Amino acid sequence: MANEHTRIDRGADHGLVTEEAKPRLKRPPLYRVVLLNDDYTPMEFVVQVLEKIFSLDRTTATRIMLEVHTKGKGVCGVYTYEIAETKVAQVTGLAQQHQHPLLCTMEET
Ligand code: TYC
Repeated sequence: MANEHTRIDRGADHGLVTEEAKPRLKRPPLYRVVLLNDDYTPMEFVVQVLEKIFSLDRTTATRIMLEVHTKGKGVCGVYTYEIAETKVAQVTGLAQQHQHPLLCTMEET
């Protein structure tokens, strides 16, 4: 029985050699969410989508919309896989609800 004259070895390693595990942290792959131009989706709708889904202010949303309009495509944001996938689904869903042909895709950075 342990009393004030005895010690209890709570850290006994039973002769095993142990090593600290290395902190193996990897950054997750990132994906650009890309909006594609078309001839029919109204500019105002695209701006509203950019504001709502990508939390952009009106100035930034308008800049990105015009970049897509003039260059054919533009980056809305960069996210991890599941977030990017969700954004693409949200944009696609909104476009379909309003019967606009707006296309949104993702590409690995
Ligand atoms: N080109 C469209 C128009 O002239 C506007 C537009 C911008 C459409 C960006 C899609 O991703 C887009 N109404």
